[in-house]
Amino acid sequence: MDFTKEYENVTDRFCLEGKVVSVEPYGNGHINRTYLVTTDRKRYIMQQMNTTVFPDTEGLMNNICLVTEYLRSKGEETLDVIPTKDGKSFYRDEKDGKPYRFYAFIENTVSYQIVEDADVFRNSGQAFGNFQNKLSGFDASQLVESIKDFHNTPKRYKAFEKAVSEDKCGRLEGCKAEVDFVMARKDTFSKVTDGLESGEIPLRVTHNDTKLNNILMDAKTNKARAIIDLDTIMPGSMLYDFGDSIRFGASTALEDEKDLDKVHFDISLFKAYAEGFLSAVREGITAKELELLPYSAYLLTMECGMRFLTDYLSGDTYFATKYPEHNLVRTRTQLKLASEMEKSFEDMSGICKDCVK
Ligand code: ADP
Ligand code: GN1
Ligand code: MG
Repeated sequence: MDFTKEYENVTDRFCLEGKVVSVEPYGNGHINRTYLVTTDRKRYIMQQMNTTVFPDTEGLMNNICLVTEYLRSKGEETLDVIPTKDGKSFYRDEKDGKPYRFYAFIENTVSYQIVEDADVFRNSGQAFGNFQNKLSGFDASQLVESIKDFHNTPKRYKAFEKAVSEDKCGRLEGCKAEVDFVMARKDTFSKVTDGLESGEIPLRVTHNDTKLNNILMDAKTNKARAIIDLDTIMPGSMLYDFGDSIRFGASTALEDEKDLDKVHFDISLFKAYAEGFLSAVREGITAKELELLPYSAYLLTMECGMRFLTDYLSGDTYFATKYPEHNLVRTRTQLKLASEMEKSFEDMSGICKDCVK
């Protein structure tokens, strides 16, 4: 498909430097449709934004503009929203109503799909910790909640139960073992939501989608450059950001590895990330948060596993998939990781305590 021609009408609307030479699909995000746009002078990221997941495009882009302005004022490298020719942060296609946005391409960086080197993961932990520190001065009341109850795991469980009982696509028969695994753990999902409700866990401004490919590392030094994918910045718990990074990065395999013998929770990667993260947040972290860091790894892994399974049962309407079983394959890696984490709580706790000694 000639994307350059296909999207001419869209690329034309933005204040780009130079003449567009190519438009190609880019990256491994599961939510937006991402393209690399190359002109004869510069490179850009163009995204067709997902309106099923984020229905309030105006509110979302307003969040991103506010957060990136704030981060830039604090000296952080961040996403640079390229305006349309009429000064807007996104363009809604007149034909089909689909919204598009442009970011400057952050050059000389790498976005990893798997941890190849524990030091890189440690650096990313420190960067996500710093990010949280930087955002602590940001007035969260300015933000719209881009996805309601995003990390409310008990509500995610309810949605999962509903998908199981509806079995819309007749897929339940083929994933009974996975469904049973999740259901057997239904009483383990509420520690963070309960803690937030009682005030025992502080509400902070969090990223909420801290997987490794949402941070760009310098191609030469492997130090963190910019935290991207800011669509889910909202009030939340520090535990969400820690747990989600571990779920993705402390695995020995890709999120969609089919051979489960290759998928293991790697405690040495957990240690590397915890060292980086806690070196940044040790001053501000509360005793309760510290205590729940190991649990958060398990919780976010289970939550993601049940979200993939819910989507599989509902006909793959949320996450982008490349083949019919894709969400089930992803579910299986998450459940395998969670089952290994369950056996490692003590080791993880010891590591976290050592990090703040
Ligand atoms: P999704 O919400 O679908 O995950 P992302 O915003 O994370 O979309 O973008 C998908 C991928 O595109 C990222 O993982 C990263 O590799 C790449 N990417 C996004 N924005 C930029 C940017 N400004 N510069 C360089 N690469 C980017
Ligand atoms: C999605 O957008 P992306 O691909 O960075 C999802 C996360 C999941 C993740 C699983 C808005 O992240 O919550 O943890 O996939 N983002 C949204 O890989 O739902
Ligand atoms: Mg992403």
